[in-house]
Amino acid sequence: MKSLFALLLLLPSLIFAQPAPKPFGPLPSKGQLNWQEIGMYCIVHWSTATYTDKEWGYGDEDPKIVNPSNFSAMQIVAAAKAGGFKGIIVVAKHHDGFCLWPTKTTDHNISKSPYKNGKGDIVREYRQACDKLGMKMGVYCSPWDRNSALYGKPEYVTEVYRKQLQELYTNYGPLFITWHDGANGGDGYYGGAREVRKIDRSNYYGWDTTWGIARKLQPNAVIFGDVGPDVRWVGNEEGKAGETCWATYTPHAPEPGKKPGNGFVKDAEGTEGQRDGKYWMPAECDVALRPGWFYHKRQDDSVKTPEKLLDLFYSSYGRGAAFDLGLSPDKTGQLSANDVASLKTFGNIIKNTFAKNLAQGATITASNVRGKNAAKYGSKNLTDADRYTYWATDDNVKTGNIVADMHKPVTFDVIRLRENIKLGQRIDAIAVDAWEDGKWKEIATATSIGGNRLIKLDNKVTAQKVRVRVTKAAASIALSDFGLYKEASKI
Ligand code: FUL
Repeated sequence: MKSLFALLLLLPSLIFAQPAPKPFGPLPSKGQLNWQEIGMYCIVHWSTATYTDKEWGYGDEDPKIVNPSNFSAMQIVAAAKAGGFKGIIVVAKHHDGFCLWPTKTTDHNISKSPYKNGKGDIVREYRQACDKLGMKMGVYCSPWDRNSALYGKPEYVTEVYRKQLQELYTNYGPLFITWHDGANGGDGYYGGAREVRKIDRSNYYGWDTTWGIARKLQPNAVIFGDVGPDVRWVGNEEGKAGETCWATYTPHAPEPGKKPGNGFVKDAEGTEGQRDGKYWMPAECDVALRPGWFYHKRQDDSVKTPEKLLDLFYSSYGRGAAFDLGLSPDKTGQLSANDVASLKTFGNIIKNTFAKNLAQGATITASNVRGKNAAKYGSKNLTDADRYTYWATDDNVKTGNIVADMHKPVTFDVIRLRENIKLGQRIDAIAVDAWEDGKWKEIATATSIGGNRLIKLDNKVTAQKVRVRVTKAAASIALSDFGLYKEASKI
């Protein structure tokens, strides 16, 4: 009898149990979710250009010049890790065509340099360092090859470039990203021809087939390029995503009627993406720690400061994009002292800033909870540090608010919001208020929340109660994360 009564009580909730909200718009793949969680990584340029003091090797360099006295993948990867970065992308071949691994596709590679008497394999050393230090690894193999005599002919793509990718994907995984550059075609050595070679950027590389190699051999890696297909270029090398930055994007060719390709897109559109973009293709911001991508002694005093890195962190990672910081080991094969110091201080600042969510333990009330099911969709999910548990509203409820009462005044200047992006990017705009002198005072607004949104306030705010208002959304709310932090000072 008792159990019948209990069942009767449960009945309405069983009948009316709210299923999870329907996903909205394009959705991230498993690789894209993983990439979003990684969020910050470094790209390491070191090749013949390090020794010729150039940014782009011409392709005629003698491999013998690559002769580091003290190459240490451990030193480089450890410095990236101390900076708070979660992985590195190894530039395994830059435009000079010099391969840092002993490839079968060309003699223009590390085995022809004196390094380890021709037995060296720089990519392998990075792999081992990443494994030891718990860092993720990706590769960059430049499509443009200024050394190859075949560059510009179909055989370059089928016999050289794709085979190089195959070697890298087969022997150096697991990879979280494979990076495809947009600089494509121009003058070069090309096996002695020393001429200008232009390619059809939309079609030459047969991108669908080329990407297919990654899909097969590294199914969890995202593919980066101007046209994605998984992660897009943000359109500048200054570390700046748009203040509004959508994860959704449709690449367009600069000439009407043509097919977009890497190096052949309307770059500027990558900065914000588009609300109605056809694909889930979030942005990556690549920006170098020094003025150049390669090491130049004259730039030793122009290493970006920890404060500058912090700005870049907010304008890239903080806008839902990835922060991809360029590192440039010197001729010895290590990062120089200034670079290491800047990374470390920056890393300490972000580690200490995000060590404590000041909203943890707050009582959070919500204007609406999906199906009144607080256990599943309640606001407690906002502070559990899980990106995929979330506060959700009923289907027709696209605006609403949460009020967090911290039980005592807290002082903060960083606000973090995240959506459960497994359900798409749903929120267009929010506003944040602090309870001050007996009334709500708006302290911030933001657009395009997505997988990660950090709002850095100009001044610190002290308040016991904070309110987040979702002011515009394209679908019911599915917010997974709310955090308040105080930016740590430089130690
Ligand atoms: C650019 C290249 O041309 C630069 O040399 C560098 O590799 C940068 C990360 O991408 O497009």
